Amino acid sequence: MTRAVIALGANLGDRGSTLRAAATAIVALPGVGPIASSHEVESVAVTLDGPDPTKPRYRNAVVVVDTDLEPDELLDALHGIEDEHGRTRATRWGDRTLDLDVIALDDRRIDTVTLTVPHPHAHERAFVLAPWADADPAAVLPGHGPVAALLADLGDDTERVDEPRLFDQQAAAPTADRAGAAS
Ligand code: A4P
Ligand code: MG
Repeated sequence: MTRAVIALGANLGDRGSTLRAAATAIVALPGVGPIASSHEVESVAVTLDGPDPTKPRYRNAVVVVDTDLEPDELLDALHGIEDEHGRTRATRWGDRTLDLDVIALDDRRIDTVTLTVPHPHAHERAFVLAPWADADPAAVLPGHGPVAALLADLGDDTERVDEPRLFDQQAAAPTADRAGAAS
C-alpha cells in the first residue's frame, strides 16, 4: 500500500465543480481509498514566462489517498479522469479544465520518461504546498522537508476558497497516524 499525494488544478470552466468531481472519481478508482483532502485555494496562473494575471485564475486542491496501484497505473487512471473533464494538451503550463499531478508516493523517488516523483516543482509552489499542509499538517516533502515550513519560507500567495473540503476527512492526522502504525 502506498500513500499518494495528488494535486488538482483547474483554470477553465466551473473549476470548483470539476475539482470536486475529480476528487470523487479519484477515490472511486479500484485500488484507491480516501485519507484526507484540502479546501480549495485560488491563485494567479503561472505560465512558462512566470505569473500571468491576464490568464484565468486557478483553483487548486490536494487529496491524500492510499493505493495499491503501481505508479504508472495511477498516472494512467489520473489521465483518464483528466480526459473525462475535457482536458486538452495544447500548451505546456497552458490553460486547462483539469490537471492532476502526482506530488508524492510515500518517500519513493521515481524518474522515468512519464513520471517524476516527487513532483519537481512542488517545493516552489504555494498552490501545492498550502492545500497539502491543509489536508495533512504534518506532511513532509521527500528531499525538501516539512511542507508547512516550506510554505512559510516561500510565502503563501494563495487565497482560501470558502467551500468545504473536497471530501470528508477520514483521519485527523494522516502523517502522524501512519508513523504510529509503522512503529
Ligand atoms: N509527468 C511526469 N511526472 C509527473 C507527475 N509527478 N505527475 C508527465 C503528473 N504527470 C507527470 O503533463 C505532461 C506529462 O508530465 C504527463 O504526460 C506525464 O507523463 P501534462 O499534464 O500533460 O502537461 P502540463 O501539466 O502542462 O505540464 P507539467 O510540466 O506537468 O506542468 P505542471 O507542473 O502540471 O504545471 N498555475 C497555478 N496557479 N496553478 C496550477 O495548478 N499548473 C501548471 C501546470 C502551471 N501553472 C499553474 C498550475
Ligand atoms: Mg501536469
